[in-house]
Amino acid sequence: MKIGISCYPTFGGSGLIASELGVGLAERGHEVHFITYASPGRLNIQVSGIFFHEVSVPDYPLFEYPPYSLALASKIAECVEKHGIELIHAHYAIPHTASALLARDIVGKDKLKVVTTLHGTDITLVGSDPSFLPVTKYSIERSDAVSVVSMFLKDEIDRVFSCRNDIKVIHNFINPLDYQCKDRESLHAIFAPKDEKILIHVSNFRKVKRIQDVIKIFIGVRKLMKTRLILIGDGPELNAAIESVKGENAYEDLIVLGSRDSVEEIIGSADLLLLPSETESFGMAALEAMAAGVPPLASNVGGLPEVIDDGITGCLTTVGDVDEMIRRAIELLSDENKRRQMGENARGAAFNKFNINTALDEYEDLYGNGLN
Ligand code: GMT
Repeated sequence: MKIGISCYPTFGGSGLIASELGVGLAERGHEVHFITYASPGRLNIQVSGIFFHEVSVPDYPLFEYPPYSLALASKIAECVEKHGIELIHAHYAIPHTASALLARDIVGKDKLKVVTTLHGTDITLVGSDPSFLPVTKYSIERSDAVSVVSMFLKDEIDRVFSCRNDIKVIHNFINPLDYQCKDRESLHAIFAPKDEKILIHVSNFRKVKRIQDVIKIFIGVRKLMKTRLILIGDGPELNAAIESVKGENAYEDLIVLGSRDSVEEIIGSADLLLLPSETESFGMAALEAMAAGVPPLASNVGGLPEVIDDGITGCLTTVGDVDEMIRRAIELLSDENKRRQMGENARGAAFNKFNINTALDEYEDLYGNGLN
């Protein structure tokens, strides 16, 4: 098929999934066209069958808010005409699905199918905000097929939008080939030269991630054992997090790495991943850690229980219960055999339950048989 993919090309999980999906589809012989304002950070453009079309929004004094959604719709319509794209897969409803639907109106309904994957805050926060709710509901109902990344998100859509269409759950996935993590020991020694334990947090540093809980856990654990904290990613809460660590005189044990194209090896060098989020429709960082053999310690919210089996492949704790999180972290970090076993279980679950090949089959089925 000739497939268009529209997504946020940032370092978030939805952009990552869209990129990996596109590459996987291209490897299966499809022609995949990414249509976004920048090439996704983790997109491997060396794969044959991958194309990238940049959406640019002209600057004009009248535009206080440059209309990206309209520029995207125009670009999709143009790509359909020029390259014969048959289907556009929109990741994150706002604005990608709305733009795709407009493009479908432009080129004709018989020429383009619109498939939407909902990722999380496009439903739980942004999409259900009154300023976007009608457009989100319309986007879901008018798509030719809709998928969500967890059962939790499907239930949320039923609760908030009561949409009439069929919604398929296709869990997020990893490619086992990306998680060989051969450098674990040497990287661990670089990040922890005094044989400290390594905690890691990977996110876009927004309020929903509860970064201050990450810091509190780090400080709490560090009181009892030599510990360092690695932060990967960037976002509005990062500076405050760094300041808090300085305030606790723990700055020497903080490693801030910013946004990175590839995180697999670095995550694999850690002992424990922290994800104490307020909500998480799936929790891609937890899955990435699991694939790297690192147990995640996460909140028991949203889709996280679908990813983590508490006590087997990681730890689930009540949101905001930092004392409990510190207790669970110390318990695991003090017992290397148990930690390693949990990491192995996590890796097995990631490779088997969340394998890219299963997800590719499910998406191909959605494109072929799942259309309304
Ligand atoms: O919705 C967001 O916060 C952004 C989005 C993203 O682009 O990373 O994250 C959501 O989608 C990810 C990929 O499906 C999920 O792993 C995240 O759990 C989800 N974030 C939230 O639900 C907060």
